[in-house]
Amino acid sequence: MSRQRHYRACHLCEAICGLVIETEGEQVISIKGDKDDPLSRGHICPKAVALKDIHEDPDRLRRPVKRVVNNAGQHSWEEISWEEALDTTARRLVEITQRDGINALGIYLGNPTVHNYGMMTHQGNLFRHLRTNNRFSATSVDQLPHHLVSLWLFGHKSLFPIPDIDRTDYFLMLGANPIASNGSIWTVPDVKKRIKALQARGGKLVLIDPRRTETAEIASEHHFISPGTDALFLLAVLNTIFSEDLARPRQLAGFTTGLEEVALDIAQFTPEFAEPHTGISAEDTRRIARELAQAEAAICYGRMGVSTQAYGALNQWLIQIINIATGNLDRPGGSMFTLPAVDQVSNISPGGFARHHSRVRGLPEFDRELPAAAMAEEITTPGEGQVRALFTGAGNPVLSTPNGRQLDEALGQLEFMVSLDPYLNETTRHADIILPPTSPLEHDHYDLGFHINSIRNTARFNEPVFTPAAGSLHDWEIFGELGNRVAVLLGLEPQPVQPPSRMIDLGLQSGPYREQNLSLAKLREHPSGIDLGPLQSQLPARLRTRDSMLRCNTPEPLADLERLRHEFNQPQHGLLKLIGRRHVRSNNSWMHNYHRLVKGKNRCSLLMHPGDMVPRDIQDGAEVTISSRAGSVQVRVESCEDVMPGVVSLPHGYGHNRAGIRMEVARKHAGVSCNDITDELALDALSGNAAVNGVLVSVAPA
Ligand SMILES: Nc1nc2c(c(=O)[nH]1)N[C@H]1C(S)=C(S)[C@@H](COP(=O)(O)OP(=O)(O)OC[C@H]3O[C@@H](n4cnc5c(=O)[nH]c(N)nc54)[C@H](O)[C@@H]3O)O[C@H]1N2
Ligand SMILES: Nc1nc2c(c(=O)[nH]1)N[C@H]1C(S)=C(S)[C@@H](COP(=O)(O)OP(=O)(O)OC[C@H]3O[C@@H](n4cnc5c(=O)[nH]c(N)nc54)[C@H](O)[C@@H]3O)O[C@H]1N2
Ligand code: SF4
Ligand SMILES: [Mo]
Repeated sequence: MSRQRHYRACHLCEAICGLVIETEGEQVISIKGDKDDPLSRGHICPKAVALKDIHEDPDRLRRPVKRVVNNAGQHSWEEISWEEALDTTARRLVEITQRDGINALGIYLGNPTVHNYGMMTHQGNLFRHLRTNNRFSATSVDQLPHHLVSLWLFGHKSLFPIPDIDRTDYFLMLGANPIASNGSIWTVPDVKKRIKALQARGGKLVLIDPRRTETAEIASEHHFISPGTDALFLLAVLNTIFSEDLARPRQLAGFTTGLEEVALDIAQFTPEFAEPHTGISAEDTRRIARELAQAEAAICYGRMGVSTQAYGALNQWLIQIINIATGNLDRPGGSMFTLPAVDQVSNISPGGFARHHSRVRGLPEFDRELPAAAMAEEITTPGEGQVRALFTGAGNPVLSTPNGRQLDEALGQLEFMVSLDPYLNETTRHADIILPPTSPLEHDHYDLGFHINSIRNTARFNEPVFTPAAGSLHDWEIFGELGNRVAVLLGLEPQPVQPPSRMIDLGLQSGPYREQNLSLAKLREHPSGIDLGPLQSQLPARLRTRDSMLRCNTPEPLADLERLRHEFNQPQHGLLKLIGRRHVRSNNSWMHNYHRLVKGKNRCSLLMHPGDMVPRDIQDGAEVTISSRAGSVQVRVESCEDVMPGVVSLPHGYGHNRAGIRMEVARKHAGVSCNDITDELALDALSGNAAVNGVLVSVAPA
């Protein structure tokens, strides 16, 4: 058999590294970084080898399965044909929604949806026939505040300002750990080299994080912050910028309004007000504000740690107001907008907010989705609009959403559940039918979701590495097949289903680079990708706001200041604050079934400062019970001076010890689920995003 070389993007995280994969027949022989990739330049991380492991995993489902229950009430799984699986699914979805109304259907789509362009392009084939209000996704345990702020300030949910790290002089980063995560809402492969280069040219990375993380290790400066208090710090920075007359919107001035009103509204939030709550001295805050404002080009950026907490939307809004007030938005070396080859900003709706609310708790929708934290109650609370049938795709909400234990139990009460997923896991074990798609290496690939967040404009298309196994279907084909079956049952005409690559070709040929004749054919000639250059200043043209103006006095976050004022004028509790943690060899809940990634020390441990252990009589390495309003788990504690006193850290995505899952390696490295103690009632009240960081907990010897 001859060896073949394939060019392929890694789809596991947002860094979208280019790979060279060597195969021999059906075997992957090697996976290496592609040095010719204009964005990733040869970089990879230890997870890249998982592409082989996923493909070869004996636990990965190859055929649809249905749950069968015997006379004794025990259930097992039986392989069925695609015909039966698709027909039954379509029939059950239509029966239940025709009987109980369309909102009896719930939909949850998880994170890998965005890493699999066929799922993005083709979900509408099914869901356009099933327009339920009960749509949920991983967005509301993640980046919802970013979308909302982009909608408010820039007029489109996908217009994200991207840190232009390669040209900046000063980088203020909050609640992100790119050395472990490889960057988020910031496609930045090889981030470590880029940080080192920033420092080598005399620049500075200042990191604000309650844990001295892998990123803190290489940052120029790291400051601990008490979880959930970032809004006070950001307000203090902005306050200093205004009160010391450092605001200078520079190139933005001609189309920016409302900064004066912001300055007035935040006048009370001084560095001295913030200090006792954040733990960052007023003096440091003032110095940071001055350094940032006086740098020729600077970035303020915050990610998970400031999004998935009680003030997520306010934080993200303050971050952008800082970028605008200092003239660093849309400036080389500041935070810039991309111009991707297939431009989602032109192709998809801008999004909307609070046009309807969840039935039980009245939480606001965003972009036609409700907060995932409301899913369990929508299933268990009787009444019109109760969710009776659920579709999950590429998601594991039992391990990923707050109070996952409650959701776990709620899923058992559904009348029908179908999961589009390659694994029988903590969530899909509740399904009646599981529809497994082809393996990632069996379908083509285009980063529809991540070229838009990238530090450079590039475009790349990959052919499948392997021919799909006989009798398998891609995710997009499953959506197409289900959509047409549902259409027929509803008396509509079935529609021909075009492959997603065709849609990309049309997008390329009508996109911003059409004059350079960009097309799928052209990308096929350049399998390592095409470089479309560094980010360019594009404002005000790129804005999608009314009159193309940047209006800074956004009413919603300004009104939210009252909540902050109220909370921090109350006496503070004596509880510990729980935060999460990511590791470069893991990825959310589904990277624990590959021996090469999980071997070695158990990573699902609780980090705790020794100063918090002594008064609780807790020894290093002991089993402890962590308890919150929502629940409790037992886990091993590790004494650690790298977490701030008063803070404990537990990674999410573990808890694989539940009955009936078929992930043999993960079961042996089960750990506990952090989301058994996060609280579905702890939200960013403004956006509805889950506050999985800063959860109030107590810890005691088990
Ligand atoms: N290896 C690996 N890579 C991943 C993932 C993974 O699971 N593993 N997941 C991917 C996904 S889905 C995402 S969204 C991204 C996330 O990407 P990042 O946001 O860069 O990654 P996190 O590790 O979640 O970083 C959040 C940081 O916030 C800190 N933090 C917690 N609470 C607070 C707070 O209140 N204030 C401040 N200032 N900081 C706080 C935490 O200590 C942590 O260091 O990573 C992606 N990449
Ligand atoms: N406490 C706490 N909770 C968190 C976080 C945290 O930091 N702390 N992080 C949050 C974040 S940022 C995120 S993004 C969410 C993630 O939440 P989810 O998206 O719900 O969970 P994942 O673990 O990403 O699960 C991915 C699922 O998709 C399946 N899958 C993988 N590839 C494919 C594919 O190509 N097609 C299909 N059909 N299925 C596929 C996997 O088998 C798995 O079941 O978790 C959130 N939850
Ligand atoms: S950083 Fe690692 S997981 Fe992320 S895309 Fe690159 S190789 Fe894949
Ligand atoms: Mo995420």
